[in-house]
Amino acid sequence: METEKNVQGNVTAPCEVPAKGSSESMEPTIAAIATALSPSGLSIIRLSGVDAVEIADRVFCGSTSLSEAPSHTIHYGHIVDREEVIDEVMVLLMRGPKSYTREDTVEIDCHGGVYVTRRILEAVLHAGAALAAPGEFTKRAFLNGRIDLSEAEAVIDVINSQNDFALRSSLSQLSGKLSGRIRSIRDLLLNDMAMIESALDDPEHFSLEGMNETFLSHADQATQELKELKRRSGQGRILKEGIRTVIVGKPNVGKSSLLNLLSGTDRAIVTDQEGTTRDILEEHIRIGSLTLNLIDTAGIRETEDIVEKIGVERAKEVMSQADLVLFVIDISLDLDDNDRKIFSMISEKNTIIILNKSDLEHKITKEEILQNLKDQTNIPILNMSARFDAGTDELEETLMQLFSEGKIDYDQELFVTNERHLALIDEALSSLAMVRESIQNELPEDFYTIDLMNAYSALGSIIGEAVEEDLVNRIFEKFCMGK
Ligand SMILES: Nc1nc2c(ncn2[C@@H]2O[C@H](COP(=O)(O)OP(=O)(O)OP(=O)(O)O)[C@@H](O)[C@H]2O)c(=O)[nH]1
Ligand SMILES: [Mg+2]
Repeated sequence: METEKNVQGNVTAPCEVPAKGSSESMEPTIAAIATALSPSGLSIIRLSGVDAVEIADRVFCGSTSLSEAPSHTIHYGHIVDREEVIDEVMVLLMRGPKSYTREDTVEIDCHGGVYVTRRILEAVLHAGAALAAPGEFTKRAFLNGRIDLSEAEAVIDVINSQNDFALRSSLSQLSGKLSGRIRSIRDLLLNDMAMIESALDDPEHFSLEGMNETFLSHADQATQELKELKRRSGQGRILKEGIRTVIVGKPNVGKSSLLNLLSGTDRAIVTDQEGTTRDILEEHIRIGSLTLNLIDTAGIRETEDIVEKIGVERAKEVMSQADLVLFVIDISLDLDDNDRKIFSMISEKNTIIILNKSDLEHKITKEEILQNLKDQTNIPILNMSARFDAGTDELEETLMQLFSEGKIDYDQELFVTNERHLALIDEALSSLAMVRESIQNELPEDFYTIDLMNAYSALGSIIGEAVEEDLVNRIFEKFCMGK
């Protein structure tokens, strides 16, 4: 804004304020702060609705009136509320339908102080705007047909993206990739449903003779495509949320020390007492290009201590949901029953064994570990010292080997990571399985059109066709204010 200081706005003379509520519209014009409420360079207050320009004009004093200005222009001036100048601003004017919501939209760029931002919001509310509900701007974009539901949900994901992958995958969904895929599957089913319905209505002119093969192959094609979307979703979740990594081991082996080392913090309490960690502790860390959602747990052992016992149970539970288990063993002690118990809980597909405290005298050999692993011989075994920072490079290499196979082409691939979408894909899949079964059992067409319809409408719910209003509301409530 500093560069614009030579432009003079009409500050001293209070602006003429037109009367409120001149519009007949049912939907109120909404306003909200669109940026985070913390001190920053700039903040944005956004307005959308039929009266957006008029309301902005009531608080904006510049050399031109916004109502007379052409769309997609930027204007320098001041925000004045009840004759008091609040801030020097730039105002962006976008008339519908060429705007995010397809409605007339005004964005006020002001200085990024929390107080000043709030004051400007207050001014526009006072001038006639209603405070927007979370997600209401995007909801309007959806209701006005600018984006479909899966694209709207991608907006939430873009905002919440924690890493590059998550961002790119959300952007790909936002660009309509998922919708395109779902639409083409629906088209396939719709054609078949239409044929069946026509034949049932008018059997004289439409015959389904020999069509069963086609219907079956379409159901199979749809099933295959949906299964492929599902198959990739697990990988997508890992890339989006991070690898759910649980550190387990008996007490005092150095689990919390490992968490602290890898996260570069002193988050976890480390003592030489057994049973120090009682509860689950979580840190997000980056290793190379991977994000790990690292979880420290209570040492697993037989215990009578009630608090510790709960901690141990929780450790077992998170272990069962983990993408990766880091099983820590103290190399300076002989293996005991507590270690052995954990050996029986791990699996080959997602475990790395860490022989910690390798700076001390070694009491355990890799051979001994292998004996306990029985046939799970592919589990990597690494020496580390969490206390003296040794072995992290090797751990990083191992992780990269385990998780970077199948390099992902973000632009080509589509990852369904939204739980709602996955549940609907499952629903469609089970309806399609019933279609297949009916056709194979040579049941009449009217018997399975209902299942085809179910699959069709489950897929429709992903992109927001034929969804009930409460479902739409529930989705948009997840948004933040101003979006
Ligand atoms: N010499 C040596 N000591 C270590 C190493 N890692 C951890 N320790 C020590 O081992 C003790 C236990 O460490 P913690 O990280 O608290 O162990 P823990 O597994 O989280 O223990 P619980 O929370 O009780 O289950 C502390 O005194 C640490 O300083 C290591 O690599 N070498
Ligand atoms: Mg601990």
